[in-house]
Amino acid sequence: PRTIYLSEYRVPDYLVDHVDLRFELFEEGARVHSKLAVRRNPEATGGPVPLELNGDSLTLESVHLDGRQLTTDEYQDKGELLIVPAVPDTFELQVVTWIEPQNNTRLEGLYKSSGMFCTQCEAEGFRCITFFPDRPDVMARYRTRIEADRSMYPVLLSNGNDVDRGVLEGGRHFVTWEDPFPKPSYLFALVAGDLVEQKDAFTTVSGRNIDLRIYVEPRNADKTDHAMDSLKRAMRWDEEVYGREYDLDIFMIVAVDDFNMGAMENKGLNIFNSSCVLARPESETDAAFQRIESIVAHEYFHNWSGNRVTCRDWFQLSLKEGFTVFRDSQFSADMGSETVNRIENVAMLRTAQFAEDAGPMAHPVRPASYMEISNFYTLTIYEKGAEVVGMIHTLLGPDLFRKGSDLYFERHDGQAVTTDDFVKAMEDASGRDLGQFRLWYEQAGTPVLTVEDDYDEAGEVYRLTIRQSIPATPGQSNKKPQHIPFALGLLDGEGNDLPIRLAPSEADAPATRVLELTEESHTFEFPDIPERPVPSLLRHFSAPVRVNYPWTRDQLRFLMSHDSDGFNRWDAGQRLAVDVIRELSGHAETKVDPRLIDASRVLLTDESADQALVAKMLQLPGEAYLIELTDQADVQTIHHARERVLKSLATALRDELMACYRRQQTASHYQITPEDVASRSLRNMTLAWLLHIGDEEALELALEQFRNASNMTDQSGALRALANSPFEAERRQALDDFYQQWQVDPQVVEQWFAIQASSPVSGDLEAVRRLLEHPAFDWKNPNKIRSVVGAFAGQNLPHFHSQDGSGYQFLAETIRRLDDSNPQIAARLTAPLTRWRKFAHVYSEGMHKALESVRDKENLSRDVYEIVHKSLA
Ligand code: BAL
Ligand code: ZN
Repeated sequence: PRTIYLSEYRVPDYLVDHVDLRFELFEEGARVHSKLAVRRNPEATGGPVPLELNGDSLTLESVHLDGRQLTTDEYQDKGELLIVPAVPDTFELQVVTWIEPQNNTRLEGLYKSSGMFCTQCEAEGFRCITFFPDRPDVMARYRTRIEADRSMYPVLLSNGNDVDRGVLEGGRHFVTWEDPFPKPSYLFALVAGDLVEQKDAFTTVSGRNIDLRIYVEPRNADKTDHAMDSLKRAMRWDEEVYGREYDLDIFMIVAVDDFNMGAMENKGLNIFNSSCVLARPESETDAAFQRIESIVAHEYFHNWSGNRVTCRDWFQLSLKEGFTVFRDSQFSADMGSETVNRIENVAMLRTAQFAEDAGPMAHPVRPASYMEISNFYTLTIYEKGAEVVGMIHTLLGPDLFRKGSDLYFERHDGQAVTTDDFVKAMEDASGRDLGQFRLWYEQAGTPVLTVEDDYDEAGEVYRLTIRQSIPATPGQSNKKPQHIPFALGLLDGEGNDLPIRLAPSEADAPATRVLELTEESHTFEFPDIPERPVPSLLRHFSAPVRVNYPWTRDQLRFLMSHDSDGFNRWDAGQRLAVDVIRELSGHAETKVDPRLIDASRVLLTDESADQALVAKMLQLPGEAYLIELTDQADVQTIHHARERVLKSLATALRDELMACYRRQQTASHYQITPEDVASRSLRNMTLAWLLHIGDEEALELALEQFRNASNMTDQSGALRALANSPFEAERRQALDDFYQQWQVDPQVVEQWFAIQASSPVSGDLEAVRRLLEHPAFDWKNPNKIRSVVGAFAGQNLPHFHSQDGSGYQFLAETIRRLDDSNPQIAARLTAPLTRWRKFAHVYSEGMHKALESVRDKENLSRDVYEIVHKSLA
């Protein structure tokens, strides 16, 4: 496969102003008639060049230029390219292609899922539908006519407004859609199926009425309320916080079972993976409700950050994704608990994005090259990209940031632009120089900050020295220092914030001060500090960096109770727990530090504390995070050390856990308020801890909760606790009962698969292989694959990292099997193996072998090829 470089970017030679599509949908395939209004791009340099259109898996039937059919020697069909050597400056090109959606297992382009036709065109799926300059900087207006059997496909949808419909011969019908907004081909969408709709309406800030519709299969008709409510909240929030009003008269969402991604922001017609849109309290958990709210908002927000202003090329992917993740995080923070949202985002970033940044696939937020763009829908592009936008927000403050985003949308509406254009708008609106800040887009790797301090008692001066270094990443050594906003707090002996001055007697000194790091090393002096303070570093996680500072365990405990920054209270607890777990690793005789037990006791018993934060603070750092923090990680040792800490805590705090469990009462009707979510989370966590140590009384409580729960959070919480408990008969029974109860609901069956595949107790390799043989498992459905294979390799670390290498071989087998049918999913599953250098030899050897066995497969897809070869390099 060829590597594509950002430095090779050239403007398109031809532009397409209008696209007229006609789809004839049949059971054995689909005929696509496309009529393109093409003209030479005035910005393209040089003489006349051939017209080149991208294609993939298309059967070409005919080509007409300005109404005249071309003979086969007037064009070249090279499969991935249709070349027409001689074209005028302005012309109409008609192309007819035949495609087979029913045989499309890659789920890119037009395909069938549960009997409905649907599309996924980002990034390069449109070329699987028809020949087209399939790049985001070619923006056109689309008119789409869909023809299909009327009884099988009564609902026919595409982007924009429904402008015509009628009946055809042979029991067929058609609907025509017209999208007035120019868009890149990746935002094209089509759906045809037997769907029911939930209708609602939204009145925009300027008084326009928008028709809202969610289309689902009839069996899911009772699962759309939450998505609809979330959508309306997102529409209002984007008006209030960003001044963004919706533009079409109709906004549609469709739920699809077989989908590679979470959801897709096609103009006016968002297509969602069922698991990211459908929910009701009885069958979906709090986590699903929260995920749905944020993804519905995310896709909606793309209407401005992505659709109205789109990316010039795929190297700019974070332009829309980083910004939109930042926007959806702000939205979720406003809808729920800001601190808890921040904790969840950072926990994921530090566990998974930091690992990516330290591995062979490390790449900048704006990559310089790729082989397969689908491999770059990464945590770096999304989550680190969002952190980068968040740092601009911190540096500018909310008002100037809003000025910057207004300028960006106004200046670039209808254009395909770059991350640099985004930063420039922020600079122009604020007057700030973000020159050095741009390195965040160009340099890969997670900066490391090493912090030292000293206190001059006589002069009452506190000094802080911060050094930054950025580790080398593939293709990038010798990094330049980056511009890092570093939010600092200083606590006195009582736990109060001290005013942080940069000059003596500075008035209105803040309690949290954002220091700007631009050099390799800075020393800051803070006057008027009457006692040696405890530093609270990188409050609210003000930059995506690692911080090293030699906190004592007593200081960490102190910060856990007193820091005014909720995020840093949590972080202090995590650091303390990491320290304690590490101390136990490989040392069977070492006892768990009583300070961790005491700190957990305080959290469990303090009813006046923010229970949402308490629920987060009680969770021990995960194994994946502990591995991420360790060089040459020994997974089994880490697992056993963490287990010992968990069991010691549960044993020592048995009565407090039981009391905390019994205290949790939520409203009798299900609500997803931060309070109720925290309460259910505490209940399920305390139950899980108690079952983990084989507590008989807790077993009774778990069985009772399992049988009588009125919502899925409680029911699956009890099931998960049972599945990880030593009570073998009860856990088998509960797993069987749960399947019997829920087998008709594929989304719940996915939860059932994941609970088992991720459980170190219920999910050994043999059990996981049996799940693949289960009648409900389906190799064509990405959600099923993720819920079994993904959950096993990503969450069941003691079994996946079995020292005999069997877990790795299993994953390699799966990747090889999926590589032909769905390369995007195969490539995603490869991620855990790519980290082989991170592990001790006894693991890395087996991981390396597994990667080699994937590399040696014949006809390896470009997707998997890129990841495997970069990992082995
Ligand atoms: N654009 C792909 C799905 C998403 O990030 O919204
Ligand atoms: Zn997105």
